[in-house]
Amino acid sequence: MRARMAIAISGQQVEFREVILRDKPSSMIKLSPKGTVPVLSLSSGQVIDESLDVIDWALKLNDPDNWLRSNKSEKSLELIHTNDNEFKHHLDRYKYSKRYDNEDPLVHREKCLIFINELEDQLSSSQFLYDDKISALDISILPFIRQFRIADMDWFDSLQKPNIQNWLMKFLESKLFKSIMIKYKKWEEGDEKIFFPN
Ligand SMILES: N[C@@H](CCC(=O)N[C@@H](CS)C(=O)NCC(=O)O)C(=O)O
Repeated sequence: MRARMAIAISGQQVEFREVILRDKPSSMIKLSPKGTVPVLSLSSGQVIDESLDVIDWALKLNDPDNWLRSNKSEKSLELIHTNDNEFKHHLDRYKYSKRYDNEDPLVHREKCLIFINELEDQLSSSQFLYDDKISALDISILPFIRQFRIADMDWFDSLQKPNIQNWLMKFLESKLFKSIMIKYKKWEEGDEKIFFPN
């Protein structure tokens, strides 16, 4: 989702292949043996297989709202790092405890709150995480907070965390978010090309 947002705002268009994670096409694994999505294959032969790098690639080509301004600050890079490491680690174990030896999801939910509280604090002085407008920092983190909420919406909505709740809701209701939440059918070899955005 975060890579899609950067591609959309930058005005790039890519040929799009929807992958089912339990049935990854061999052509994808050939490009990127680690087997995670997204994978962006450029006509130059370069393969970009980390979503943060796809964001960077797209915004360095065209960044109409200067989203990359946030990433010049150490604090932003630190938040993205915590999101992609500690927070994602606990989020996965909260959401999918069965896949992780039945670890106690509530222990991991509690650990997630450390980052949630940090964001709540950060959002007490500005509308978005870096300043009063959306930036690369927000789009890098928002999809994960959305997942955290989806794991138990009633519980999340009952928290006394107005800053993060408002920030997330604004995003969920935004044109940007709605425009990238397109469902595609699984790509099969020989399919007609489809494009994102289309
Ligand atoms: N750090 C990577 C993480 C990507 C990642 O873990 N993607 C998940 C889907 S959201 C995935 O591909 N998982 C592989 C699997 O479940 O087999 C990135 O942001 O690109």
